[in-house]
Amino acid sequence: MTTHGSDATTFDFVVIANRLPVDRDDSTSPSTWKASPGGLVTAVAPVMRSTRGAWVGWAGAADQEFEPFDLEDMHLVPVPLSGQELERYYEGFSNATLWPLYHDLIVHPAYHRTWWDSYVEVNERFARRAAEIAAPGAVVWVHDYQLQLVPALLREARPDLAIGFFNHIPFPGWEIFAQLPWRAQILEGLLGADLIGFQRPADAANFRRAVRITLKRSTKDTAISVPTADGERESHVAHARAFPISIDTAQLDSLARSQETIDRAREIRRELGDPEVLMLGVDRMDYTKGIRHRIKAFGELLNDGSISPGEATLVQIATPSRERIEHYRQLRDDVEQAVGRINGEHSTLHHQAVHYFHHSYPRDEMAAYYLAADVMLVTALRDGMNLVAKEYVACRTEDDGVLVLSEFAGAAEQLTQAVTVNPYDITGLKASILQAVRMPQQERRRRMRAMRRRLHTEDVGRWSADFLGTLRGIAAARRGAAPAVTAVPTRTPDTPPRDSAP
Ligand code: GDG
Repeated sequence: MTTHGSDATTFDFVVIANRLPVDRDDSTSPSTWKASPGGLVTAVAPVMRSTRGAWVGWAGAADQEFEPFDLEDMHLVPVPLSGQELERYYEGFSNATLWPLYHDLIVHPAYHRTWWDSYVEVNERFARRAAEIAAPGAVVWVHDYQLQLVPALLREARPDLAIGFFNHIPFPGWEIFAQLPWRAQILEGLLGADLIGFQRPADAANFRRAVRITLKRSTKDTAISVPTADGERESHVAHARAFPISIDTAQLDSLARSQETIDRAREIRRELGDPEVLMLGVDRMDYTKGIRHRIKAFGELLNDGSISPGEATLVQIATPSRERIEHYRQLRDDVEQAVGRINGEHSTLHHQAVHYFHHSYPRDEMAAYYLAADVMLVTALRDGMNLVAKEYVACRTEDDGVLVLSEFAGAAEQLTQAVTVNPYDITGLKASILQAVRMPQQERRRRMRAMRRRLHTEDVGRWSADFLGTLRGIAAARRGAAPAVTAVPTRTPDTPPRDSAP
């Protein structure tokens, strides 16, 4: 933290994300804030503590303004959103335009100019707030698809900052991204950053290709030369590359080893009637997660007698999500109908085929479920990373259990000993579930041990250290270097798609 001027407190490290990592507790009088720990807080908390950083984000309540406040070593700076902005910027452009577009059109994206206008306005508000509180030369880390215009807005206001952006969701191929009426603005927004991080090398490559085709700029390895607004000279060089996110492996491992978690895992199995095989799915209720495909495959395995309800039980935890958006309401209806049908056909007084929960659980209860489950089903149709897959592995302290993992989740690139599936191929998915259920113990151990070893080094601490270390290096090089006047390639007429860079 740096204090200068009369009352202007500024910060050397600033995180900007759509949501602040807190929930408001209105049951107390006056209302209080309680921390809502998530992956991102875990990742940036150590940096926050060592630098006393600030976090800029929406507090979760529409049409309300809150003063900045401190909570657990963090300075939180709320950005207000009106009810209309919540509909247009958040539920609209972020979650009904960008989300389906970036997840390969699993459902149709809606394009509305009023939503885009709201997205621009809200991004400007976030950028303004961050520019006010960032110390000279501060490191600012912008997160996710809701805030893609912030990097360029920030650079315009504060060229002294080191600006990083991380995209938590996939970045689609050009042929899909090209649909977006505002594709050039989005790319220019992101290019304001010194470093643009993606989950997979393929996402970074998709982004660089979109830049080459849409903006007619050349790329060299990860580097993209960005011109000043007048096009006269080079503003900076942005780098786009992969930084696969991870989890706090040690923390989950120790939670799974605690006696409370072990006892609770046993109790869960008992309460479920001690099935031979307990299969588990844990997802936000989202159409990207392939919940319908997984339930369909399980239902067919019961129908054709490959698995009996006495042998295997599926527990599906589907946390409520984005319930005001039509596609999400439809998905919930579909899932509940499918679960009802399977249970109607296959459950007995002693064995329920599918246990379905549409609510969220505390973290230690989640760990107990992971510890109780023999087979974990992660069948996403498209997923930036999928932390659930990594959390399951981290909790398998006995090196046992099988992870069935979609090849369309980023996690498949790190968890290479999982049983990988194409969730669209229901026959293949059924075969993989059977393979997991019947896998010999020695093979289960070999696979799980290898995945656990990798997660112990590639954890979330390393992820944030890699990203921030790279960002600092790039920003230091920029500050040390004179602007390269000749480095900006001239614009060329529209050319067909090409992919000259790696
Ligand atoms: C986005 C990207 C990327 C779920 N239910 C409960 C609960 N959870 C926790 C899980 C996990 C997290 O929520 C979900 O993370 P995922 O990665 O699986 O998926 P998204 O929410 O879609 O996240 C994704 C991620 O960003 C990070 O970059 O991996 O691809 O889509 O941590 O455990 N936690 C608790 N109770 C629940 O009921 N406590």
